[in-house]
Amino acid sequence: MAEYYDTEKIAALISASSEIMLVGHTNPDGDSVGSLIAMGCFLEDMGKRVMRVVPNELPRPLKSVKGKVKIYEFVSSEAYVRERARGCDLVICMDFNDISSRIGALSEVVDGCECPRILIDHHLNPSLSDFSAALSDTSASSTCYLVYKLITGMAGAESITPRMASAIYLGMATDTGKFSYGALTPDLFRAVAVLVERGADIMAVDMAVFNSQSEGRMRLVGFALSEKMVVLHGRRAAYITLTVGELNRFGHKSGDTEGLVNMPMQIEGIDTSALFLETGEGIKISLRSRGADGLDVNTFARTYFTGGGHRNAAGAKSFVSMDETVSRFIEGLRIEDEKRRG
Ligand SMILES: [Mn+2]
Repeated sequence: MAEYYDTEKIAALISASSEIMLVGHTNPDGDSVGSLIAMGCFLEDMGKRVMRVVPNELPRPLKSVKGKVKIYEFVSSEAYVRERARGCDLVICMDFNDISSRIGALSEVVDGCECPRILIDHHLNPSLSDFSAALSDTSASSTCYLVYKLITGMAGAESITPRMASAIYLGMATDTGKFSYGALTPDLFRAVAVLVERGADIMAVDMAVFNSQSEGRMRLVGFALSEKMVVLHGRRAAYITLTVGELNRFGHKSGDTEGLVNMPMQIEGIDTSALFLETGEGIKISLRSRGADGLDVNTFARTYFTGGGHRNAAGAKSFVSMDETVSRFIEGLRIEDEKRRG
C-alpha cells in the first residue's frame, strides 16, 4: 500500500491559487461526483473560483444529488471548459490515477494547463510524476474519505456544510457498497458520525442514488441476471455478457449497468464476478472479487487484458470478440486457480 500525504504542500498550493479546476473521471460515479462537490464547496467557502469538470455525461441519479452545484460535462461544454481552463492557476484531479488514460479528451485540456496539479485519489499505481502534490492512499475506501481527511485537517469539521457532508457520504457509501466492502475502518465510521453531525442527509442520498433507478435499468438488470449470467461453480465465479443490441433493447443509458457486476457475488459460494459490456470501442470489462484471499483482479486485469484497478475491483478493455474475451477470462481463472493450489 502506498501513501502520499503532501497535505501541507496541498494547503499551500490552494492558498496561493484563486481559479481552480476540479477534474473527475470518465463515467463519473458517486465517489467522483461526491469529491468534486465537497472539495469544490470547501474551496468556494475559502473564496476561490471553482470549475468542476467530468469528461462525459453524469448518470441521472447523480444529476439529482448535485442540486444547484454546477458540474460541466466536457462532451457538451467543451468550448466553455477550454476557455475557463486557460485562466486556472490550480488543477485538482480527483478519484483517478492517470491523466493520460482516465479522462479521455479532457486530458489534453489538463495537459495544456501550465499551473500546478494536485492528485487526490485512492487507486493503485498513481502517476505521481504528473503532479506537484498528492493525497494518494490506496488503502482508503474512497476518495471522499480522503477529501474528508483533507478538509478536517485543514479547517476542522466545523467547516463541513450539510451539502458537503451529504456529498462526502455519497462517495463513501458508493465505493464501499453501502459500507459492506473495502477498508471498513473504525475511522471511516467515525467520519460518518461526524458527517451526520454536520447535516449529511443520508436518506436523501440513499433515495437519490440507490432507489431512483429507471424502469429500463431495472428490466436490464433482470434480463442480465436471468438470461445472461453464467455461474462457474467450480471456480467460485460468475460472469455476465451484454451486447450493444441487448443494451439498446432496454434503452440503455450511461450508468444503467452500474453495480451489476457485484450482483452475482450475492450468490452463496461465488466470490469472483465479471461483467463484459460490448461498446463501440471494444469490450469493457469489470472485475470484482472478495477480501484479501480472493482473486487479485487488479493483477488479473493486467495479465489477461489491458487494465487494472484495485485488488477487489478492476476494469479492463478487450479488442477481440466477446467469445474470445470470455474464453480468455475462463482460461485466466483456471490458470490462477492452479497457481493458488500451488
Ligand atoms: Mn473512488
